[in-house]
Formats: sequence, structure tokens, C-alpha cells
Amino acid sequence: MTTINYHNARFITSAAEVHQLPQQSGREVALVGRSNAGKSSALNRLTGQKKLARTSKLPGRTRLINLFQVAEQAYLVDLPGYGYAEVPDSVKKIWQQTLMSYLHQRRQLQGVVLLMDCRHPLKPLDQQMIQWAVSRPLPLLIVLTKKDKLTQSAYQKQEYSVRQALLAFKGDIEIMGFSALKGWGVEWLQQQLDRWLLNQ
Ligand SMILES: Nc1nc2c(ncn2[C@@H]2O[C@H](COP(=O)(O)OP(=O)(O)O)[C@@H](O)[C@H]2O)c(=O)[nH]1
Ligand SMILES: [Mg+2]
Repeated sequence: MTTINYHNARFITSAAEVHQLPQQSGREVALVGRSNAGKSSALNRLTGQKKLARTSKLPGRTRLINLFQVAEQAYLVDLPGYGYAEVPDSVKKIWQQTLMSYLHQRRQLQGVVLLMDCRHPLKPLDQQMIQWAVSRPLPLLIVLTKKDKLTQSAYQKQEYSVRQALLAFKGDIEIMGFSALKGWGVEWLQQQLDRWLLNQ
């Protein structure tokens, strides 16, 4: 079975709007999540490249759609983070519009990875992302990040309550724990991405 070497990832381009993205023929997987969920850290860990996705708390740096190529016909798409408290509502609306049109329209999209801090419950904007993905329909992988911050039993409890909340969506949704700090879950995540990107 073919596998992708995610360490070969390279940045292709950034776009403010969906229609500015290149119309290549390859397959894409999107990464979404609240600001501070650990999306950049996960992308850096996945690719073994510390600076690929800038680990930054500044909203200005992460408001673009970033396209990374990981194999000949395979791409990862880092979508703008959401839930920034300090961003004006008008700007939040534009970002949500971008997320919605990407998730609804992007033909290359095969699956969505939603990252969330394992210490937090599903928030309304997370639920909105899930709703958009499920309605298309697209398969979803929920990655519960920063697993190293909780004891095993506290983590299990959190995962259980997220699972309960996900029952409402009736979609193709999987859930896994992850730690960029410890490297936990990296291989599992790579396997899931391979499945979508290589159509396995
Ligand atoms: N302990 C721990 N901290 C993490 C982990 N992943 C991210 N963080 C921290 O969480 C904060 C937000 O991470 P970042 O990747 O920038 O989140 P983003 O806004 O979703 O891109 C940073 O301070 C990271 O160092 C993890 O697996 N374990
Ligand atoms: Mg980031």
C-alpha cells in the first residue's frame, strides 16, 4: 500500500478567498479549528517542519487559506482559525463566509480534520463546521489536541462527552486523541489522511 511522506510537505500558496485557490486536479484534506486549538502545532508535527505553519497567536497571520502539497496529487489546506475574541464581528462574518464556501464548494475536498483542545467541549462554531461538512456530505476526523495536558481518565471523560455531543450529527465522524508536544497520534492521523488523499 502506498503511503505519503508528510515530511515532504511544501507550501504552495495562500489565498484570502476560495476562488483565488489554484484549480489543480489533486485531492485535498482541510484542517479547521478554533484559534489556539493547536492546528499549527499539529501541522508542524505531522510534517516534521517546525516553521511550515507558523505557530502563532496573532490572528493576522492565520486568516488566509494556506495550501500545502504533500504528494503529487495530494494537498493539505490550512483554513483560517475561528473564535478569536479580539476580532470585530464584521471580520468574523467574512472568515466564516470563507470557511463555508470552501467546505461547501471546493471540488477537490475529500475530508475534514477538525482540531479541538481536548479540555474544551464542542463550541457553536465547531458545531457549525461539523454541520457544513456532514451536510455535503464529507467524512470528518475530530482530533482532540493537547492530550498531554490531561490525565488518561480525564481525557477519556472528555472524549466521551464529545462523542455524546457528536451523536446529534449522524455523519461519518471519527475521533482521536493527539499531542503535538509528545507526538501522540501522529501515525494514526497520517493513516487517516492517506486514506482520503490516496482514496484507499
Ligand atoms: N501541551 C501542549 N501544548 C500544545 C500542544 N499543541 C499546541 N499547544 C500549545 O497551544 C497553543 C496554541 O497552539 P497553535 O498550534 O498555535 O494553535 P492554532 O492557533 O490552532 O494554530 C500554543 O501555545 C502551543 O504551544 C500540545 O500537543 N501539547
Ligand atoms: Mg495557527
